[in-house]
Amino acid sequence: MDYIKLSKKMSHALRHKPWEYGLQLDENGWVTVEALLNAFRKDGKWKSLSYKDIQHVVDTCDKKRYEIKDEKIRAQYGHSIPQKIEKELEEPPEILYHGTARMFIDSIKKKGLLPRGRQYVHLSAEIDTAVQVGERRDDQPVLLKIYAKKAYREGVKFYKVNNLIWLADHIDGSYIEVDV
Ligand code: HQG
Repeated sequence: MDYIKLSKKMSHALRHKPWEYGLQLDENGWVTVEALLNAFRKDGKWKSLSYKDIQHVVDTCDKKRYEIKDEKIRAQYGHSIPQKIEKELEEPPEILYHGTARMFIDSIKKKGLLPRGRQYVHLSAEIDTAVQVGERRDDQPVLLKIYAKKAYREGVKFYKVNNLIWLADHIDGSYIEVDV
């Protein structure tokens, strides 16, 4: 079983294009594992896919991309579908981080952090994670320090995904320090 391929397919279905699989996510992004399995099995390549295979991807993903609860599954973050996935509001830690490419810095300074193709801005609780996120786009990524608690106190909403990842709607440039 190619678990990396399966994980990518799960991301595609649970974050980006559920309708291509005949799936409808609920307001928090859940579908039954059964529905996901049935949808994937329609493609001959995946006809012997099992619940255990899906569970394996969920359990071994170091980024905790997915979550299974009461026989339902969802992506924990990264959604781009038009229907906004509701996340739980929480008070963030003092500082969060965001890793990005050098070419975006001027625009981020002007406009702040925007969700771009996704529903939310993604922030990391740890420096290492943020750097890794930035390295997807630049071999010398820029680390941004976000004064999250200050922003929260001033009315900016934050949503906790898990210990590593936080979400926000928009982070104004005044809460961002560029670490150069
Ligand atoms: C940038 C992956 C110009 C932003 C990752 C980022 C993460 C701006 C890009 C998760 C901007 C959006 C999310 C502005 C933001 N002007 N550029 N005003 N505001 N940007 O992929 O945070 O592997 O949508 O800095 O590892 O990079 O898929 O967001 O570079 O955890 O599970 O616009 O997705 O996880 O890119 O990544 P993305 P991201 P997975």
